[in-house]
Amino acid sequence: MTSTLITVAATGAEAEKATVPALPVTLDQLTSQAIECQQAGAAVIHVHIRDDEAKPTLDVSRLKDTVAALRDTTDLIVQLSTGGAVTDGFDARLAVLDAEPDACSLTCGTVNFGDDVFANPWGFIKDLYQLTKERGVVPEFELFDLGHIATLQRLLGEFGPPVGGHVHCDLVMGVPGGMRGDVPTLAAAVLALPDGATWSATGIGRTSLPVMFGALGAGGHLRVGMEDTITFSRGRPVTGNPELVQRAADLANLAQRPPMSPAEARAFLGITRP
Ligand code: KMH
Ligand code: ZN
Repeated sequence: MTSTLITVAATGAEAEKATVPALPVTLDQLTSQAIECQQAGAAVIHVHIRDDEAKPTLDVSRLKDTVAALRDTTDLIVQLSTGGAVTDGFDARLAVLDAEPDACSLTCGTVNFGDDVFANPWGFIKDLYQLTKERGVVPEFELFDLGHIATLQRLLGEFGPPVGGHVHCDLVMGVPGGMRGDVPTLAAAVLALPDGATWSATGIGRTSLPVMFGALGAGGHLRVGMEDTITFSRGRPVTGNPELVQRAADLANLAQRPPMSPAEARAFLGITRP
């Protein structure tokens, strides 16, 4: 049985610091939680950053500082979000790669996102994919809905394999407007993935645990973090990302699929940037 890749999505663009005090929004808060997440078993950090008012930003110089700080303080694979917030424009989302991360997210289609729309038209998807190849950044294909898998198949068919040669997907389940976060939907999505692809899964909010148990049982990998889950158990707010990583690592160990180290994860994902 393979080991388990654990990704921590530490901050996201949606939760508000005022209502979620444990959310890491400054560089110090992010790096100190990242260090503990690595100790608990994370190998990848999926990063959204905030400005001085704790609002989401795609400011490139701030992103560069964040990449450098995470590299200085941890061995984690730094995966920058190119999804940003629903209000971010396509040019700003492409410019995220100017910060030279190890990896980036690449969402394979538009999805209703609560009352908003997370826009990912084909033209943007293919521009971003080609840019990942030019810049040597390994993409992780974010799939919020089953139809996104058809677009992933089209992308690979028209433009070939990604940097590193390996296709790794992340099923983001339980977003209001996206695919459900349950085991039947997980099984349907996994069956539709391209041959040879590996996958992680995350369930938003209360779908976190069913998706995590389903993913471990089906040979998948795990994403957890305060981007996706701010309640640890009924009525008990998350105290920080490390406890979410620790719970995922404990379950992975119980499943006899221990967490991958960052070095193992680099080899697994085809990331050659040291
Ligand atoms: N914040 C969401 C609108 C990604 O990071 O690539 C999009 C998102 C996806 O979080
Ligand atoms: Zn994200």
